[in-house]
Amino acid sequence: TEVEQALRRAIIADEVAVNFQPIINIADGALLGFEALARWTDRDLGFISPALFIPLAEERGFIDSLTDTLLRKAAETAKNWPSHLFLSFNMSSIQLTDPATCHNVIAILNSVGLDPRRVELEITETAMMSDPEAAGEVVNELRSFGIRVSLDDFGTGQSSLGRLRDFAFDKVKIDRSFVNEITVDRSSGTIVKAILAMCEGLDLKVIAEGIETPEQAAKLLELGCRAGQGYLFGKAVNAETTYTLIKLER
Ligand code: G
Ligand code: G
Ligand code: MN
Ligand code: NA
Repeated sequence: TEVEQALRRAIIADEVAVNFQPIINIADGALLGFEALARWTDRDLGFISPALFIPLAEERGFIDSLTDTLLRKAAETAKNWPSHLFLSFNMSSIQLTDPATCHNVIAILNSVGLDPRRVELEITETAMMSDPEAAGEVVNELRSFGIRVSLDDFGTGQSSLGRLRDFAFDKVKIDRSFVNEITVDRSSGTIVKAILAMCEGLDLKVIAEGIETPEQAAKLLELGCRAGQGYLFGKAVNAETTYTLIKLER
């Protein structure tokens, strides 16, 4: 297809960029880290969402080279941040079941010089479903190097609770659909409260995604959720702007 040709060209020409969305302490606005998000604007086709081109790259077999490039770029930026800030990076479903993934990730972090203990990898339940056993091994191997693993879009997949029981995650990212409704729909608030209680019992950290209003932030704080991200605090910005945001903090 046209998009596929354009993506191949963009990867070769190194035109797929990484932007970074701030993850903050909801209580005081302090920066905790950034989530890397792939960004691509084709000169003819315009902006194309990673929700479209990441699956395309997976289907066409070039997700590995694309991810290696994106992780390297993200790590090079993160290396310049103060060492208490972490980098969160989305893993594609295919990589999650590839036994070579951990080796590749560690090789990239080592060559850039970014401590694996400053890195979190986000994975989705759907990704784990295809081959849970292989995925579990990849997760454990990554964690043995000090990389943290977070379960992304929590609450939207299937048998979420089973995943938490069977796999060793460090963190859960509450899907933005719950945050969206938290101030208008009582059941969303109840669900978020239950997720927070459960995660505390399981020793899992929590990040709330998609916070767009001060009311949502206040409600999350009231429920005891301290970490979050969303348009209220900022959209994904380029590498230079992350340095500016960090400077402004001090
Ligand atoms: O931020 P946004 O709308 O751009 O992202 C859309 C989707 O694409 C989200 O599900 C996000 O996790 C995913 N995504 C963004 N960047 C990357 C990336 O670098 N790798 C992978 N695998 N997924 C990404
Ligand atoms: O699947 P994942 O959670 O990785 O996707 C992150 C996606 O969510 C990205 O597309 C990012 O741009 C988007 N996003 C981040 N903050 C907000 C927000 O406050 N509202 C909405 N609607 N989307 C957001
Ligand atoms: Mn994510
Ligand atoms: Na998410």
